[in-house]
Amino acid sequence: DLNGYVDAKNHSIIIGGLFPIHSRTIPENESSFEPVSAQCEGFNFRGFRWMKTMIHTIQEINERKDILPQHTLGYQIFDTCCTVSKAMESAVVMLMGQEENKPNIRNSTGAYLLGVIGSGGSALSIATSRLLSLYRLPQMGYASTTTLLSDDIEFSTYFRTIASDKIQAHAMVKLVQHFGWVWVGTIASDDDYGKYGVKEFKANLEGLNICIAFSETIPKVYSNEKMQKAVNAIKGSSAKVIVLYASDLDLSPFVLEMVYHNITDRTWIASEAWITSALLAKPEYFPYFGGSIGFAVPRSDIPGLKEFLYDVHPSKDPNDVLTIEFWQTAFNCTWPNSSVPYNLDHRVNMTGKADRLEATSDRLCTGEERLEDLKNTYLDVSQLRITNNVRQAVYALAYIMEFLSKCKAGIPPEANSRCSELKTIEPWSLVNTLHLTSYKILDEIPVKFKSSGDITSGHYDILNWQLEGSKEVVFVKVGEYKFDEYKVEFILPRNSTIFWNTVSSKVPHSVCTDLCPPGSRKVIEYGKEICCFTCVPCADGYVSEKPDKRECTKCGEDYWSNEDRSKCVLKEVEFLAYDEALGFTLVILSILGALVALAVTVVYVLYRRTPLVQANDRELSFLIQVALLIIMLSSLIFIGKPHTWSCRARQVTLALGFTLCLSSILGKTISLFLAYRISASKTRFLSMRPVFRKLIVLLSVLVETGICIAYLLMRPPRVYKNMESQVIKIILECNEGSIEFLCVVFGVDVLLAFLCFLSSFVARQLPDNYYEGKCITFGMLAFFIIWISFVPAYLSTKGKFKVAVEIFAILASSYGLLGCIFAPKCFIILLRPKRNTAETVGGRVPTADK
Ligand code: TCR
Repeated sequence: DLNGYVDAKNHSIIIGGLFPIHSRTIPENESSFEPVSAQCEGFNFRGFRWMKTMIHTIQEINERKDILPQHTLGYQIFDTCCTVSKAMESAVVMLMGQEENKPNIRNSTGAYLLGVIGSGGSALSIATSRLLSLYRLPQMGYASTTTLLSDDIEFSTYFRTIASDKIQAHAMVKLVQHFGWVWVGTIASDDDYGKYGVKEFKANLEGLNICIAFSETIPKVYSNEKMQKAVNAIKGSSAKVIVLYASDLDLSPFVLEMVYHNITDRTWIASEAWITSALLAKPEYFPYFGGSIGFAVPRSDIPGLKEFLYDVHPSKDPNDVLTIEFWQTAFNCTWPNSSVPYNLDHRVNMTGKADRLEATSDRLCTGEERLEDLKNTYLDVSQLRITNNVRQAVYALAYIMEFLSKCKAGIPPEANSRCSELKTIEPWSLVNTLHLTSYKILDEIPVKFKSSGDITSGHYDILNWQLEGSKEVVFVKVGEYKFDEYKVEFILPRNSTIFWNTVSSKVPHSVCTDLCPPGSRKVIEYGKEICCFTCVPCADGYVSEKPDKRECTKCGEDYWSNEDRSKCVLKEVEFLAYDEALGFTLVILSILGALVALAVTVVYVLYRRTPLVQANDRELSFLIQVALLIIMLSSLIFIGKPHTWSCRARQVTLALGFTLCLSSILGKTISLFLAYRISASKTRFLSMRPVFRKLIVLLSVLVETGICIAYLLMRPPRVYKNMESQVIKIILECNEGSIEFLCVVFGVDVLLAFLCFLSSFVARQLPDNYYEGKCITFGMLAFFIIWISFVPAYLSTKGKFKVAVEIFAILASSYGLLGCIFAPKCFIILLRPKRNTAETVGGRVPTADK
């Protein structure tokens, strides 16, 4: 026996209807062999309301004079019990026109079944559509959303007034993106709705760097093992945001499981089928499911529906078992003398055992119960969403019939309509015409179907579960998702208040691994999800300035990474500065040296007439002092920030200073050497004239000057930023331009020094009073020792110390010369003036000329 409502007599057109008035069928008794129609249980108030809405709409259309005036619509509505077989059975009965489920028995009522509304869930619609499409009977769905039904070859006669899950899945992805969640879990009901919905959702994630933490299904028929798998996945994952794609009837056991395991702190992204479910939106579930956010079909008001829904009473028709069952369930009583069993539950409970409780309430219904006192889903007209789709569906069929009947009457309703081909109102002509025009119920937005059977445009409300006064869960609209053929629009105003069921009451944070902080980069392990990675600090000289970087970027030439590798900072510039301790000391030393040299000159000038000063060429002594002064001061050019001019000046001044100094010394030692040779051979011929000595100096200086000019003109030294020797510093130094030239420049000096040494060494034994030869030999030795030890010291130091070593060598060698050559003389001049007499100057030495 099929539960349902039939009003087919006295009507020319019948519209079929399939509604989930019960939630399930009662499992069959094992002992029954004969085919019997399954019994249903679990009265579904929402489905009952939908069904009532269909009847209401048909009545409304029949009353209207503008649609189908020549026809009246009848209906034939069956309960699908949310079960495929039951839905199929109903569809067969509808097609065959028989009362019982015995095939091939015709019962002609004379009415014509032109279309069918419905089948609730997707699985049922798919099944019935396969059957109805055999007869090309149009079927208008109001709640089936699976993407499969968009196929216009397989389900060519299926249309629907609800958007496909393709759009919802896209909207969900937008939502996930909007809140920056990258690690989400999915739970689907084990049917076409859940599985294809999640599949579409995943397909939309492609390329968005959002990962699926887990993907589980809720079994249709309770199985503890399968349920535990899902529960464990949720418990064990760091994903705090979970997409739950299922219809509310399938969800109840899952919800109980969540409560049992006390799984809180999750944010559920609800699919359209449960976001407005009164079954789940109860305050006792709020700690677990509060803050859920999801998409709902827009709500609307249906004029007159409320009154129609209230106009229900079991006493009106003793055969109306559905109304009696409604009354019994709603008021928790038993209707007297009725065969309707009360409150059966054959469901398998959470322990896995079937517990069949056949609790019949002893209280009898009086019929005086007041619907006004009842708070019941059936009577709640504040959330007419799918209900409105039912109404749209009935209207869509009615309008297309109207269209065809106008064609039949020879009044084409539209200019280019294919009226000539459509002369009769047949189910198949309905199918062919449905997507050609659009329909508008009074002043609502017109509905239009694509050839796939989907509506072309519409919108979703984005709802959020919030608690109102701790007693009631309310669905607060926080945004909207609009779509039409060309574009989609995701609107979620910033100021909309969303309740988040998190510890902090802030937007949940759903990531596999936290973003890598600046200064590190993420390394995704091969074969793992891109959302799970490890953070590796950047290498020296590389930085990542923003979080979540996959690569560190190399710092520019003059830059280096800071301590935490989050920024490139200018490299420290290094040079020997005046104001640092080392530089300062060297400056002091060089100025002191210059002062000493000057002091010696002053002493020489003051005592210029004394034999000692006059002995062995006074002018050359002056030149040596001047040269030493120059050398001492030239070391100042080495200190401080190198500039092009200072780079050029320093080597040249130094080289010229040394040339002057050494050539003057050579001038002296040559005379000493010659004097020695001469005294040895006892001839005085070869005595050197003072002019020649000065000529040597002039010549050397000229040659050196020439070389220096060539050096400066051809390959001049320049400032060089040395970045190779030390990574974190830029060493500002002078590049010598050409090492060869430098060698030649200083080679002259080395040559001079060598000659000086040789000649003085030979003449060192010369017993002149002031031990000129010995002193110079000694000075030259010191000079060589200093410059030879300079080489390894210079090569093994880096940066500014290199320059310091060089200055040190310069100062030391000039101090050495100054000390060795002039210190003994000054000692005699100032402290032993007695020795500074003509006699002691000795006759063998060529004394002061003139
Ligand atoms: N599509 C679901 C069933 C369904 C539903 C609902 C059931 C939808 N919305 C609301 C009850 C209440 C969306 C399906 O199976 O396609």
